[in-house]
Amino acid sequence: AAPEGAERSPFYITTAIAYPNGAPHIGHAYEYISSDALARFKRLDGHEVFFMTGTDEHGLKMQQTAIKEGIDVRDLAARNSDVFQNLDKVLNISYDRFIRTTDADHQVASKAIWEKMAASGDIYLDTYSGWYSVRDEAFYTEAETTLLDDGTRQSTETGTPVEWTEESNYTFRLSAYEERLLALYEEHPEFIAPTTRRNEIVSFVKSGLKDISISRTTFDWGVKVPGDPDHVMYVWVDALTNYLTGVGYPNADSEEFKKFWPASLHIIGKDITRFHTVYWPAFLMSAGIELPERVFVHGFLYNKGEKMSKSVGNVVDPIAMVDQYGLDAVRFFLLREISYGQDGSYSHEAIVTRMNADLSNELGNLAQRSLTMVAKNCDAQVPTPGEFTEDDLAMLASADALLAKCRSEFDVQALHLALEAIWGVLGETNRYFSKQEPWVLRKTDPARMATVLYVTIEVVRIVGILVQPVMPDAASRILDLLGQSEESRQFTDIAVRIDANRKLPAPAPVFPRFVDE
Ligand code: ME8
Repeated sequence: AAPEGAERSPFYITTAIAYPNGAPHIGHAYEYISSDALARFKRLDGHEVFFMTGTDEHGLKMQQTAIKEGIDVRDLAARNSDVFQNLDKVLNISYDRFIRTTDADHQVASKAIWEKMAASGDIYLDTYSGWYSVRDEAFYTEAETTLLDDGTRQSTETGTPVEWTEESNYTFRLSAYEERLLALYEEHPEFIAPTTRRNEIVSFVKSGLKDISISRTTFDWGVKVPGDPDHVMYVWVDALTNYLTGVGYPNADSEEFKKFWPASLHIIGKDITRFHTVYWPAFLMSAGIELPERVFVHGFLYNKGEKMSKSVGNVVDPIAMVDQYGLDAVRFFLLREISYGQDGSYSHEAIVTRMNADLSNELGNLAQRSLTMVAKNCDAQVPTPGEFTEDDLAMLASADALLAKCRSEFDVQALHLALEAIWGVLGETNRYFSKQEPWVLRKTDPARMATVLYVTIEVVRIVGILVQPVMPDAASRILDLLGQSEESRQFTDIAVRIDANRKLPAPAPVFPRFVDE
């Protein structure tokens, strides 16, 4: 058999690209952190990974925000794109490219896909009239809107204001793709996850698809339509195309395109499911381009169950959150507390509980207690174990089984379940440690104490390797305390037991308790 980690397929993962019309919020941070954990996991598991994130800079919303702020839309885009990039830095997001839709290669890719769609006969000129939401950058049918008492109208689903729009536009023949899309969802049930989202989309498509307007003439902040510079592309056409630009499209012969397309995984939030699972595959089918393998839809974050809004005053700046709790605690909390794919809530109390119970008690104390005993009683070296008892073997077997378990959970993006499994083993290790009473063995049976400490720090090492995708910094400090070199932290290293006699540095706490002032 090939060694573990060998010949793993290349993995291309993307986040949605954010509108840089304002500062990022905790929902953005959640998307980046979760995608980053997925990307890091695949790298540690031996895959060649390409991880892309970025900003979606065109469209009416950007143009209107710039006008309101009295600055050039290019400056607004550049300024806020930098703010997003800085957030990525603060959150330790390991992206391989940060794409901006104003990048030169993206103009080329957007024009190329448009021309392919036109060549397929799927684009025609028509007069569009209907309701447009600038906030959503989306067209709605009258039936999808609600008339309010004050005479204005809003999108029923998203509650954003819509305005009547009449324009001569280029139109995409989405209606022609109904059957092919339904066949896609049928033949590839894994294409949309979780299943609830898939079911929603299947029934939406079954209810009938209308052609969609894909250009605008009333403003000019966008990619110009090839051959008709009076039109700019509807922002979602160029936005979705970013996923192709990132791997070299339209150069389909390039090494990166051949290696990384089709994308393995698009990570998005629930409000943009339709764009990614209906429009996007239809555009690609029309252009004759292979479809991405999977779109995973995460839920929305709410502050104590309430929608974040500027007027309620409960919008949390993710950077302030990191300042308050520390980056690893925030990353861990979001991925452990919320079932990935469902909506979730955060609150100070919930974060502190996770920090103190899971990080400080279950993992931090275990590492600190066992390593302090090693420092004091084993000459600050990894002790040499004697023969393993049944308890020792059961403990090691539980830890050894974690890699396969985490891998299968990460493969279906069940990040919270992978963490639950790891913390289950940590609970077991704490019980093992208490039961074996190495502090008593120190006097009665030092050789047995050495074995118990060996088993315990071996579990800590395995957990340290496995939590790297979620808490890169803390995991690295744990592995430093165990004397593990940078080269021995891959998932293949899990199977190689920690070597006895390795000299260890002085132990230091990794997860101090959070104490309210
Ligand atoms: O939609 N909780 O950009 P965006 C969790 N430019 N996730 C949330 C959230 C919340 N409260 N609010 C938003 C766009 N999101 C487009 C994407 S992709 C080709 C173009 C998620 O800045 C949202 O679902 O409004 C999306 O995945 C991401 O944040 C960016 O949202």
